[in-house]
Amino acid sequence: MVLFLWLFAASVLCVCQCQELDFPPGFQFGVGSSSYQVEGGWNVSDKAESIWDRYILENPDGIRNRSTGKMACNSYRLWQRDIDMVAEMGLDFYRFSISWPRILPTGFSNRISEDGKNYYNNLINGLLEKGIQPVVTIYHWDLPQRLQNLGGWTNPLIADWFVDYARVLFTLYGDRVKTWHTINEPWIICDFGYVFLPPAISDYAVGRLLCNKHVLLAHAKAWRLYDTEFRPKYNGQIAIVNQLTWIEPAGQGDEDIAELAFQDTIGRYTYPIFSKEGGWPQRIQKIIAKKSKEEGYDFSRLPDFTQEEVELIRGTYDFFGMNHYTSRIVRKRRNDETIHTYILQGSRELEIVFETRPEWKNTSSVWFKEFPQGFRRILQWVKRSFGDIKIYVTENGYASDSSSLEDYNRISYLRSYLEQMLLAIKEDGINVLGYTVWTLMDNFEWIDGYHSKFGLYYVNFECPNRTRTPRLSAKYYASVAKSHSLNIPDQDKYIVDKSCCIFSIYTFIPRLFGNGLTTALNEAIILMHL
Ligand code: PNW
Repeated sequence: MVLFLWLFAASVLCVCQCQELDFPPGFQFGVGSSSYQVEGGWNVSDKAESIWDRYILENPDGIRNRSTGKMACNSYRLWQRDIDMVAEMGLDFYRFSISWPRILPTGFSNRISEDGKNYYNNLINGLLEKGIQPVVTIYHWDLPQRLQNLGGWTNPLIADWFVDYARVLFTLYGDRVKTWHTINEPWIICDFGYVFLPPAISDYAVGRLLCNKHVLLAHAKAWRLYDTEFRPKYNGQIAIVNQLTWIEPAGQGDEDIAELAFQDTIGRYTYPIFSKEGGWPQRIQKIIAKKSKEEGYDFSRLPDFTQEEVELIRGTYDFFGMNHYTSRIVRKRRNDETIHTYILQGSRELEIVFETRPEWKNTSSVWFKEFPQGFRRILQWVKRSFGDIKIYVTENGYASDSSSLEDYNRISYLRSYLEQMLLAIKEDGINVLGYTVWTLMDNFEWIDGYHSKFGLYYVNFECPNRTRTPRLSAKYYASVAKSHSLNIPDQDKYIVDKSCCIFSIYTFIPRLFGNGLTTALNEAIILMHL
């Protein structure tokens, strides 16, 4: 009798726990990549040079092991295999980007490349034939070098050049592509492109902030073009994609600078679009205006928006696209302390320093430590800042320096981050509609070359045909997508360290039934797991 009751209670708990781990109906799973990181074919046919092609040519030592993206994963030739991989995992969508200099060899819309056009047509049609939605990023960092020579993102005319390019894409592919991302991570494009990433123009003070204004205008004009001319025909959705890092106070008294740090890293690229009033985050605007004056400028280094521009940019979104990887703690700069300009080390403008906590696990990327709770907290920040908005997680994934196919660390990262996202959805009522693993396969990880591997699929870069092999994480993710749940069959296959099960059960069950009643049963179930 006692045994029967125990079994009954355990199965009730299990049903509840299993449902708690289910994703909402309609939730979508996908995987991502970007043109320069996977395509190769850097000079085939009439493709023109991008700022990454040029940087690699002129600064071979700027990239780890002097690697290049000339061949990368050779997706320019192997796109059919890429489609098969997404299909093997049974995913809903594939996020990839289009190379501007491949489609428009002059940089302008006066000439469309036949080969470039066909390449993306084949990719899009191939995906649709397998029931996979193409999600297309219009710009993921590979600017035509010719436009760079004309000032790139610091030239205000780029907003119109970008719109012309976007019009070409909407016209060519809008009948089949229903989700568009205008620009990937403008923060990286400007705040690092005007420091050390291509075009690697050293102009932190002014160039970086001109770029900031113009990426917003380019995005907004492209959104408005889609909204007025293409949405009525094609009924798709379009938004910008930002990189969001969770930042928390290092200690008591640092709360205010934590919010300021958000306004500087994320706010300059989101407030003008997503806030009710539009325009720059006001505190940042004041700080930069004051500093500019002290530095002897006749203008604020953060360029003003006209009222017309504020209105042009405000509200240009159909959802909030967010990439999330890591977290930081923030404190004020100590006297005589230098703030390093490498990614996520601090803000020279605000004189604040970012650090990580020692208990956060390392990955193979210097900027990237693991802190899953930061994911839920940054999702809460988005809701607090911009209200109940539709969110797509457009990138999240794990960097490793190992080629191993048994990538338990990646699985553990994905599971714990997905769990935090699920808590945000179920407990905090945050409207996350889709999730994208970065990345489909190991690829050219920018200045880190091929050292950091983010792939669900391993790519053999020694081999001319760039053989792709699924890692265990690909099978894990396929199983999550298929089960539409974190409660998947054969869980044990994916876990080396079983202590994570305790974490999982302890987070869900006590919240369901209260601690008292379930403690004994929890422990029994944990023992069964072990
Ligand atoms: C993104 N950070 O970059 C890019 O969109 C991808 O192309 C890239 O491969 C991927 O993330 C992994 O690096 C990031 O400092 C660069 O938090 C820096 C950060 C996050 C994302």
